[in-house]
Amino acid sequence: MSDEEDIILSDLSDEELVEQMWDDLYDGLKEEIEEGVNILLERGWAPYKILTEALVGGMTIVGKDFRDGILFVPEVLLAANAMKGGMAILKPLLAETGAPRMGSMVIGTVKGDIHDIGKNLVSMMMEGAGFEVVDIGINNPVENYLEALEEHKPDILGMSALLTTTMPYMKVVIDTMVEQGLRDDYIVFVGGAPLNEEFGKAIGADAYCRDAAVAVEMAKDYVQRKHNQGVAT
Ligand code: B12
Repeated sequence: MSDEEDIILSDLSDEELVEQMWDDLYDGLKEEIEEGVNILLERGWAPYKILTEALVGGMTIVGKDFRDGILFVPEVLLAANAMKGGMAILKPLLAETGAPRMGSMVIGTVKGDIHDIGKNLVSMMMEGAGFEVVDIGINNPVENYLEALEEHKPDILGMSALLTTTMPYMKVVIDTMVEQGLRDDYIVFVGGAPLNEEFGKAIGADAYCRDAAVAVEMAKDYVQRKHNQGVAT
């Protein structure tokens, strides 16, 4: 342990630093993660590269050991907190691309589910790409989604679920939209680690997005099509 305490992050090569950040994320060391992010930025790394390689890469390792019963909820919470520290530094940088306004999105994690890192990442990337994002947080019952749609009239509704037990709730939201005759007014995107394209189709979403980068590409594509349709009719 004393060896680890002696590590000076700025002395490490890029590759060593990223590996050290995976360890630090695993250990829930928020300050070290923030320092690592700042060092990589100083070295000219693009914010998105830091996000995916250093932060998401580290969280993938945490996820594996959580699954295998090596890490438990308290440790994973600390890792998540460290990750959020790093994301907070990157957020304004990802958002300041000066991209033209592309459209808007309401996004939230479904009822029963409190995972929000992936959702936050999608929000950050969408904002960076020029979308206006209204984030309604975690644990959302259908009423919250409907209220937000009514209030903000976004182009896209995004739903996130990280649990196999909560992902079916996305269908509840979509079915309610259908019942109320609202479904066709919005583009519906779904995402989260346990989902796949088949599930997205089965519940009647427009698209399942594997990650935040795919979400941005899909969003641009769908919004453009929606606007073109608007012109045609
Ligand atoms: C961090 C974490 C937690 C943290 C969450 C902290 C937080 N603030 O989010 C804490 C410790 C609280 C937690 C709790 C639990 N967790 Co948890 N957690 C994770 C972990 C390790 C990482 C998730 C994460 O943040 N990934 C990083 C982000 C960047 O990836 P992502 O979420 O997949 O998001 C990306 C894409 O999916 C996509 N995306 C995501 N959402 C959306 C939405 C839209 C609209 C779009 C377009 C795209 C999109 O884009 C994102 C960015 O690229 C996963 C493991 C894993 N492999 O996912 C388990 C995991 C999801 N958890 C799991 C479990 C079981 C739980 C608990 C039930 C544990 C318990 N016994 O209490 C509780 C449930 C609490 C609840 N009610 O929600 C299981 C789920 C198993 C299953 N099949 O259902 C997993 C898979 C771990 C495992 N293998 O066992 N967890």
